[in-house]
Amino acid sequence: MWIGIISLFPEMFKAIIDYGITNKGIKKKLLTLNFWNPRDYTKKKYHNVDCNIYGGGSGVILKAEPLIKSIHAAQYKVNNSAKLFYLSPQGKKINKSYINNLLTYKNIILLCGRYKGIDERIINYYIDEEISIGDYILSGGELPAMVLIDILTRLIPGVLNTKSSNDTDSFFNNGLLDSPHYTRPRILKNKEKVPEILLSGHHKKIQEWRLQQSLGNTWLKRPDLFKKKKLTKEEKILFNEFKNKLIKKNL
Ligand code: 4FD
Repeated sequence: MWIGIISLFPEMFKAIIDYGITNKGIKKKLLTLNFWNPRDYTKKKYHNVDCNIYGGGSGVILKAEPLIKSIHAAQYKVNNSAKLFYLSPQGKKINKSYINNLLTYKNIILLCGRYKGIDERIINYYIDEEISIGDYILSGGELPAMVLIDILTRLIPGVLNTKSSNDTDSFFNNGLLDSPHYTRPRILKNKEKVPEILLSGHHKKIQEWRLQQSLGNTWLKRPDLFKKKKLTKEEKILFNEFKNKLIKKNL
């Protein structure tokens, strides 16, 4: 996947370029990030990238021309084939199916706004889709862009070594939260034990326990998700057992 990024602060992306899974994806050439800074497309450097808004009021927005030049430069790199996205609190909120749709594009450009945003005409005439990572305001589109890139990278085939590592994670395990995990030592602080079943080597029983914990966890921590989930007969049995064990424990 090729991602063009239009940002006034490309240095911020060091956070994903230099570390972790995104770093690995770039090294494996499964992910390419290229940057364009609207600041480089202003006449008087450092004086022309933002401006106060017509009609009055506080705050500035990014001016149209440097953004248009950046968009053209980025598109030129991929023969004008990229889909152009604008990260904004007013965008369509991303979810699992939206992400899977994004994953089908070979080339995308992410435009990161700053201050109060960008000239509306850019949105009207250049942006293909306006997207949001959630209902909160951040100081720029850079963090949302990085969130998006991290999400996408983990789903690009070949980036994660274990094929199944991401499909058992929360939300990908058919709409349930993940089950708890434990590692050495077996006993912590002389009393906190690892659940016996996990040390048994009984693969089938462990799988069942994990599904039961996923169901119980989702019910306790995310009742909204649990309500949406249609349970199979086996899952209903496991869930009822979870509730009964919980009641017994609390008596
Ligand atoms: N929730 C998000 C995206 C960007 C952002 C900005 C208008 C502010 C949150 C356009 C106002 C962009 C999000 C930059 N904050 N801040 O996805």
